[in-house]
Amino acid sequence: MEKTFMMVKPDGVQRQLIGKIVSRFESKGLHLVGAKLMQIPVSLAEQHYGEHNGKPFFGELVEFITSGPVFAMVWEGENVIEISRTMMGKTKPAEALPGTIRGDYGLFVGKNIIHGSDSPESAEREINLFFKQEELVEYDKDIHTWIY
Ligand code: DAT
Ligand code: MG
Repeated sequence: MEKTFMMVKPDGVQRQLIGKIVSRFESKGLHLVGAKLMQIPVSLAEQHYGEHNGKPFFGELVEFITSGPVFAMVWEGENVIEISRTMMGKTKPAEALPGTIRGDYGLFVGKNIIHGSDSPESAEREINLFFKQEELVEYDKDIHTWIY
């Protein structure tokens, strides 16, 4: 089953949105296999956002993501990468539709509540950056029979 990395960013944690966000993914039928509240060191932030190194907003991005705790998660499900990106909404606030997490809670591109991997390659890379293998829990739920 496909896995993805997501995190509630420091603005989402401060705005007490962790529960609402986790609830959306649970209600969708996605399966939580890892989660932790953590403060990201600058070195990890620079690695995580390596693809944006050199862009004008890179410094601000690293400063923001290290400005307070984040809630890091690994979710599992069929097609979870594409589904979670749809549920997050577009990066630009004006394009993030109502009903999506960013569409419902975000107003500014630099504070857009949530991160989610955008491809199988980035999901694998980001899961390994943030979680040790033993921090991921493989378990069954009877409800899966009613989801799949
Ligand atoms: P996403 O988070 O939707 O995958 P991204 O990978 O293009 O978007 O960018 C990573 C983060 O960087 C994004 O969530 C917010 C910030 N960002 C992107 N484009 C920006 C811009 N033009 N100005 C300021 N911040 C930006
Ligand atoms: Mg991205």
